[in-house]
Amino acid sequence: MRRLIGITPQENVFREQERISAMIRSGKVEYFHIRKPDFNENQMREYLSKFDADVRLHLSLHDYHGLAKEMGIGGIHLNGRNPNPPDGFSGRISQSCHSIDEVVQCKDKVDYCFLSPIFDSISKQGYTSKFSLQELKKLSDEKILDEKVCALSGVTFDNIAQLEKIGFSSFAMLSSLWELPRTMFISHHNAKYDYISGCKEALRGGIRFVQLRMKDASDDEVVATAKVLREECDKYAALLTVDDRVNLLETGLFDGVHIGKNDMLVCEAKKITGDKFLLGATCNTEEDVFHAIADGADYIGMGPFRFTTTKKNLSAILGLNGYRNIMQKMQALGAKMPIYAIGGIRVEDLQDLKDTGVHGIAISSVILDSENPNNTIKQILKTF
Ligand code: TZP
Ligand code: MG
Repeated sequence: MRRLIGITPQENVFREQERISAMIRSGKVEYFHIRKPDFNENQMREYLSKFDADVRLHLSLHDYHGLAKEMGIGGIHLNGRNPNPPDGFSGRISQSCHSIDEVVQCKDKVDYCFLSPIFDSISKQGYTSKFSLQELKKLSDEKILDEKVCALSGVTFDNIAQLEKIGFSSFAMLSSLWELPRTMFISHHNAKYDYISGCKEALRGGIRFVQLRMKDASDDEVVATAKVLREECDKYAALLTVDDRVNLLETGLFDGVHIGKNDMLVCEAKKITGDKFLLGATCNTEEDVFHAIADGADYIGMGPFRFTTTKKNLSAILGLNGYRNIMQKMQALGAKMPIYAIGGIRVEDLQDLKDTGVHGIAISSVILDSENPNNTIKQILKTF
């Protein structure tokens, strides 16, 4: 059984508490570690107060251990700054270990420990892998590494299988849990699905990023649909964004908004989304991409890859070469931004698109028109 433990980013991210709660309630993550080295005690109290009591039991504090009792938090984490639990603490205890010796010494005293750095860290620059997979396998064969020892640092959904093969079953993750999902579903309708049932199909299949796009609907219709979808998305800890309608962010139903080339300027939308909401921008050219980055987009939908009837008024078709060129330019300039390929993408395109370096894909008809949507989604998620 794979066991995942989450860690918060140091800087707050949008809807952080809601997303943590959803990850816990959906069973994706067992415990969440609250690591906010820049918080003072009052900021921590205020941050924790946004969680419900059931979720608080699944949280573990890296600092201000005294707040565990006061706020009904289930666990505390011991580290260099706080090496001992408060007197009389009877909750869950975990600890950071940076050597096998430390693991051996602490294992009987704690509920679980983190062993790091297993791989090069994604979030901590210069924090590089300290163990060889061979050495780790030997330790796991000798039962020194067991389910109490969580692999930490550089652990991603891509390399987790490699660690499972050598005996790890517990994993602590930071960056990978917070990065944007790689497959985005764009809502649409056809003879078989309406907006809601189409999105439900995507979620059931495993997609965790949904954009509600209802071009010809009124705001009231969009809100009524979003109320249903917000609940569905929360069941799966999935993100829900809305197309175009920046004005609907204030309903509290969305994690963000996606704006097109003829909507509001990205820099204007950013004034509204700030760091509270995700801001996606449509791009068709290299110039669009660099503008969107400068203006504060959080991700880019770049397309169209090929002709599609899902969207009217398409920009120039990019094709695989269009993606290759723009991705290479970005790489050469060190530009970092999640790019989603979009427009008429089919299953057989996925590997080629991934090889261009795009972060993900945004899709609609490949799922809604599939004879077996669930199978199609499984195939897609294998690559993205
Ligand atoms: N923008 C460019 S193509 C497109 C949007 C919203 C539609 C994507 O849907 P499909 O059916 O995967 O082409
Ligand atoms: Mg638009």
